[in-house]
Amino acid sequence: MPSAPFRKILIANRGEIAVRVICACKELGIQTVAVYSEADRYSSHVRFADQSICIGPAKSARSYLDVPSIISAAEITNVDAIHPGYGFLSENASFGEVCEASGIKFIGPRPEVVRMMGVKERARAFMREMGVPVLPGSPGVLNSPQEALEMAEQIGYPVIIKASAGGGGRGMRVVNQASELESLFMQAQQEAGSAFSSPDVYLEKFIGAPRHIEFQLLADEHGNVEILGERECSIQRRHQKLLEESPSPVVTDKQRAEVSAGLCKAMSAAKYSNAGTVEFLMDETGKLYFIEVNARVQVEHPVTEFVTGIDIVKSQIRIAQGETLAEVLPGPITLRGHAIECRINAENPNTFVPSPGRITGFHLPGGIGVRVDTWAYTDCVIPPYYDSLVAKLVTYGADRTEAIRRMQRALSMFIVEGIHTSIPLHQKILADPDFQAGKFDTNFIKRFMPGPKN
Ligand code: MV4
Repeated sequence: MPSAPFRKILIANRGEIAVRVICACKELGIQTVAVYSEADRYSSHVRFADQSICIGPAKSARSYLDVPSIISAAEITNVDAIHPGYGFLSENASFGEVCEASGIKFIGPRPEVVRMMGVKERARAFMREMGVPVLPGSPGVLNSPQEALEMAEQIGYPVIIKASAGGGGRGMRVVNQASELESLFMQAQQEAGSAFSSPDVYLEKFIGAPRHIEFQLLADEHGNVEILGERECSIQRRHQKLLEESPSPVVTDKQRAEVSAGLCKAMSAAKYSNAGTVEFLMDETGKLYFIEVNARVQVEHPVTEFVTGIDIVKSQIRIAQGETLAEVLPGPITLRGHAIECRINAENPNTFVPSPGRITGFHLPGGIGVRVDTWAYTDCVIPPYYDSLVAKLVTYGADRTEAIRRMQRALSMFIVEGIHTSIPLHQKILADPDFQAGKFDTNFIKRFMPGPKN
């Protein structure tokens, strides 16, 4: 049953994504409540929201991850819904349940769906049953090193052991030969247990030089699903993406259509709703294999917004109000042109060491086909407590070549003084002939790293 439109939304996040959600609310005529930690008192999301509430000290565990503080803020301000952004509580199924129990709409998939997608080997088994290609691997959780050994012999080395509750690369071990398996299995279990409070692990064929390609989807609460093309996210370092683009330079129209059809069917059967991303690895032969689902809006959503013309965050809010995709979307999804995003981080571009501190000079590029999502401003202070994302610079062009040239000129007009940023690194990536030719995989960034190449 469609609920009434929201009057007021609380944004349970900080930084550029909090500002991004406020933009969507303003355009929809919805009031906003910002929450902030003591370190973010002067952050622009606080300034742009209609109301704001301090929810605790700088440390995330006592502010942006503190469910009672956030729910109290939501009750005091009488909001209809909470937008979780990405990270923090965005994929915490229990938080979704608490929102529901408090009569507040959680803007995201239903808690049981978030929970299922968070158990990686279950999501994998589900996709396989639905006919979406997955890598050869264990049918479920591995109960012993012996079981892992049998599986690995069957699949052939190398294999990778992954934490069932994992993410961000933690709890993963690559196994090249049988002699290493038992000890790496125990290590993976150990790490999974301490990092995710579940020691469950599973096993897959290991792809050594994959491309990371993810499909964006929107699903309403009435069983309708639309796929908004894919993003190429292979340019990353230690599981932190640096540059993303849409479409992928290597996904063909036929392949996109096939994967999209499979995902529509699978995500509808899963009763998935709201925005989501389905991650794939592409092997050296160009085949795509499902790896996991991200049940949230992602950092890199703007590249998809540029090539589809669809506002993903407004769509999330309208879907959560009960609207159908037919109402939310302007018509059939079409992909046009090419978009690139560079993540501008406060970090040393050579060593990747974080570089928090005061921004003493700040000038944003603009002009045709340029978008900047940021929370920063002249004289703001980048706190050391959170991730180092300062801004997302996104360019759009008629084709990939134009998007690249536009990014190069926009980077040359982006001035950040007082801290180090990743701008010089992006300039090196964009000038690389292999990058320009679209020839790269997840190992690409190693060529720009000092010291041991890992
Ligand atoms: C893999 C893989 C190779 N083979 N799975 C890393 C994070 C997690 N989301 C999945 N990851 C990987 N899974 C198989 N079977 C290589 C990675 C991987 C990776 C994946 C995407 C982007 C960057 C990466 C960097 C290192 C390893």
